Amino acid sequence: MKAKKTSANSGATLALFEDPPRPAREALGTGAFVLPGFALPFVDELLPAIRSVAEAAPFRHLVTPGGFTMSVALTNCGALGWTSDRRGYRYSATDPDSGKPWPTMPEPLARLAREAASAAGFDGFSPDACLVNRYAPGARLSLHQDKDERDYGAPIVSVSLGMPAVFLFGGHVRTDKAVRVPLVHGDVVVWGGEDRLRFHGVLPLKDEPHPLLGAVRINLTFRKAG
Ligand code: MD3
Ligand code: FE
Repeated sequence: MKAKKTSANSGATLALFEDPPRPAREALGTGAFVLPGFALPFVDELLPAIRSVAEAAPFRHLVTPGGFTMSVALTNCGALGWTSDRRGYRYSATDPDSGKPWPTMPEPLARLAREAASAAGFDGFSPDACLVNRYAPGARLSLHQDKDERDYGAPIVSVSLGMPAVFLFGGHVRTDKAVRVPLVHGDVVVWGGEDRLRFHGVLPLKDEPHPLLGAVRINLTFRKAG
């Protein structure tokens, strides 16, 4: 009796220091959903898979058509990869640095993308491109739209790993006020329907090293590009 009471009390005391529980699915718009922690059960398979992609197609800092070097480093896997240079943005079947096809999309990545899309109400998602963004402290992504894909009917699935970030979820015009969405290791966001073409970006990353990845944030975005 006494022991039981003590353990119930200590549980209640500890609960004061815990983060409030997060819902399984949080709507940002009619077609945009945060799935907190959805990728956590996949992490052990994702990290070695990402490492092998980066070995075959190393991270690089692309130059924009305007001549700016991006602070975010990028590589790709899948049939198509996104690239940029002074001539423009485009998807290509080969890595311009090596002339070789992009690494195949590892099965655990493809499975995570399909299951997350399905959990957000987009069944049958079959991405042909996975952009892998790598952020160091201070790296940012200014407001933009993802418009280089052929079919805006398919959603985009985004997976956050490592250091936390503040995501900016804007409107359909660049000057629309953007909502700030904190994203942590394991969070997945799915964007489709009328939210697919919203402006979005990432605030400069703080230096808050992650226990598993160190001072790095990795973001995977899965797309149907071709
Ligand atoms: C909202 N990456 O690679 S993913 C990108 O965290 C990109 O690295 C960010 O934006 C990152 O293009 C954010 C989230 C994302 C992707 C596509 C969207 C958000 C979106 C399309 C419409 C609205
Ligand atoms: Fe984007």
